[in-house]
Amino acid sequence: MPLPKAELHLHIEGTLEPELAFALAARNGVTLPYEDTEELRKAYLFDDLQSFLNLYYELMAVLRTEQDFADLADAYLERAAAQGVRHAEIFFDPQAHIARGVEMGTVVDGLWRALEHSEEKHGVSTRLIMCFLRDESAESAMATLEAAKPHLDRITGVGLDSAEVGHPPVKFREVYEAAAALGLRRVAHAGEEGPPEYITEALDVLGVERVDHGLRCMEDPQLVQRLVRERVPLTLCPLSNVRLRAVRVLEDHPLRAMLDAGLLCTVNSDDPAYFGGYVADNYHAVRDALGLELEQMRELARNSFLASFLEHDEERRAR
Ligand code: ES4
Ligand code: ZN
Repeated sequence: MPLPKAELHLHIEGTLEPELAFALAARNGVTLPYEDTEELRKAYLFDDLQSFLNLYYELMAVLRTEQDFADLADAYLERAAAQGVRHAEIFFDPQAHIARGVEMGTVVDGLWRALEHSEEKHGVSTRLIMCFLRDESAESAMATLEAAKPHLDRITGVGLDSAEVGHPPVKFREVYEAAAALGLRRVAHAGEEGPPEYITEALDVLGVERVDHGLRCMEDPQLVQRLVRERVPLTLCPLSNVRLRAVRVLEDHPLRAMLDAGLLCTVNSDDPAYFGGYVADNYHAVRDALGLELEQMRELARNSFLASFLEHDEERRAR
């Protein structure tokens, strides 16, 4: 039995497996620039975040209808349940779809078709977190927040993702202020490829409650102290860090040092279809590479519920 856990850093578009990509391409009459799943899999060798994002955005072309988003989410939830996931806080990238002519309502209603049955069907409770693409303008992010207003009963929070370097959190100050005023929870990717200063800015300027990745905090001991003191959760994604070359090999991953420093670390899968594993695969990979004890594995699983947006009574039930 895998450890019961929550997954807090998961891009639903990053769960698009090659087989589903080709099935949806056929269903929608979309032509992919790859012969078959085997040739596509060969493209899954990345130099950095941007080289991954290029493929990630390219493959989204197959996602067109509500049913496509429902099928994508249902396939993820089934796999997640098999990996011990009891609760999933799921990112989606509306701008990447709106830019292709797929409306916000299609995306949210489609995802919801799967999410609304997830507890009974898979035993997985869910939340949706809408991400802004940080390499797009703040105006575009604000328009996206506006387009989300009819759907806010189904959206728990906002996040910030895509190409990090050169797009500091401060660019989205007003958008996050508006999101907070709407009662939305706030998270942001920071310190994945970007410097530790972006983590500080995400906390101080955007008011985030959780930092996605946060890996590069380890370059700044003062920042580590602060994250420990304020109990700021970090959503680490070890296999992602290796595939996108944030760390050279898993044996070099700072997770053990981060736990030893007292940081509130969680382990997540990020874009599991692309990075070679779902969340339990990430747990097992770091256990094997870093020699983590069962007590540390339990700490990671416990942290995942503590860091979630579940209310206290829900959290107890999910564990
Ligand atoms: C992402 Cl690994 C990662 N980093 C930033 N943005 C993303 N979007 C999807 N996966
Ligand atoms: Zn991510």
